[in-house]
Amino acid sequence: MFSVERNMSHMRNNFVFGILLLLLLTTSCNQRANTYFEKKLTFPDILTSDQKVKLSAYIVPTQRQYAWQQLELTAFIHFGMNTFTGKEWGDGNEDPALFNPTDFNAEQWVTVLQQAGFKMIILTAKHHDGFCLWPTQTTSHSVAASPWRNGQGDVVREVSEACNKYDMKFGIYLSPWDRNAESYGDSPRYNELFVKQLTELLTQYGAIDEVWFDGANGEGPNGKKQEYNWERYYNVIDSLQPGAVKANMGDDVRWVGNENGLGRETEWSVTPLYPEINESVRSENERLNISHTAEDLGSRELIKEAKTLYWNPSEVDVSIRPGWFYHPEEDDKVKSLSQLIDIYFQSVGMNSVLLLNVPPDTRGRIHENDAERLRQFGNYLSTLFENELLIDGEMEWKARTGASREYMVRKGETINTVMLQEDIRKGQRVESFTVEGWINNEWSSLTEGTTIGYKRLLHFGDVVPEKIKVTIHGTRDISHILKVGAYYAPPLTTDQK
Ligand code: FUL
Repeated sequence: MFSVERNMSHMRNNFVFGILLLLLLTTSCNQRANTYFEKKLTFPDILTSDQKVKLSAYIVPTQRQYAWQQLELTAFIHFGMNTFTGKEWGDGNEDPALFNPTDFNAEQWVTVLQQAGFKMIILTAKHHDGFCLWPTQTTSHSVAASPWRNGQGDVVREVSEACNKYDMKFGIYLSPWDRNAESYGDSPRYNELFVKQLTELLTQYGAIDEVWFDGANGEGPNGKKQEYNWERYYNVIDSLQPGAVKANMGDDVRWVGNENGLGRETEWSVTPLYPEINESVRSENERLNISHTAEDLGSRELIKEAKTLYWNPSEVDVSIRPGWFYHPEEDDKVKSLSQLIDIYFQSVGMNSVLLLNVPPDTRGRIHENDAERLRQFGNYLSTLFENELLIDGEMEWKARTGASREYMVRKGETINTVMLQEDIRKGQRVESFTVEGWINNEWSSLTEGTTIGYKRLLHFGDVVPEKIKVTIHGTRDISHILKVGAYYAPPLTTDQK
């Protein structure tokens, strides 16, 4: 694999690089079969708009980004000082004595989530209030100063060990905004502290699979101003945990832009959007008029204007309850099964990874209501997807614009859901597609969409077709269709809604 990121320094000469790209554009499909750009591609000035669009189809995920994408279901655990104060954002002055879970059980978190199909847990090792869930050397504001386990406890360790035991991936959320650290706002000093915290977490707890940097900051115009040294943080992660993806303010995984569990109908993993870690990124994002909340992050029009494109896929974070932290008054506000299923279709089903937050209570356990809802959610999804109703859905094919494939449906089966996947290791390419069903000796439209990417799921009314036909109407280059599936999603009973 040819990695532009790695080789760029040897190719400072724009002209030579341009010739190479032109060769790629003009050679036949077979010849260029192994030429991809991992994670990042900076265009030389000589390319036409159409050439840029075509090249965007050759940007692919790194191995760790691809492994992350395949997880599909990941869980956030917001647990910490706020669990005991009832707040969502602590001010950093909380007494560590308040942190005292009465029946802490990390294995319960892992088993509840695993049975529901979740593949990774990301723990808030430090939220904005600065209280550290591990006995850090960097501050006394940590579990070591709490009565829990007589000050000998370590939440990060217990969760990482439980994850190991059950083969669950483990990630950490470390809030850059810290309302307790005295050095916060004195940029070099705080950066030093932050790097130490990161280093502790990345060296003492085995494999870390995701590092989640929150961009939130509530300091306001007259508050403290901290210049984070993002590039240094990135280097620390890349050197200590090369298998970890860096999310949100990190540059491997992109925040979808809302906290409602809603992906985009048209979701491109290839985008010019990069986290605003310095002035040059800020001005480039501004020039292109893009931010995480923009509707269009990957259209042809945008690519034509862009100088650099990234593989920067979407992660949809949302809480199972109204708040991110546990509040007893929200025990009856756990999202319904039908809401969770909608969220699944709007995240995993829209080329994103779902990051569902499940906040443990003051015992240090996932509350019964959340556990029960997760059990229902897991059961529903496995029933839905274990029954493959196409005969040869795994057949891979290459689609030029206008190409279609037919798939036989198992005799007499009702379907109302289809799933499509591109082989994103060969780029994300499909721009529009339709799905038809052969019913009463004619093709009837079942559904249609724009992007596919890693996975696209679509619902439609119950039908009993003999076969279905997938047609690719628009693609940025020959697209690689990896799998098509058809399923029957059972209706929910009234009490499940
Ligand atoms: C936000 C934070 O301010 C919330 O408290 C929560 O951690 C959420 C996931 O990200 O930016």
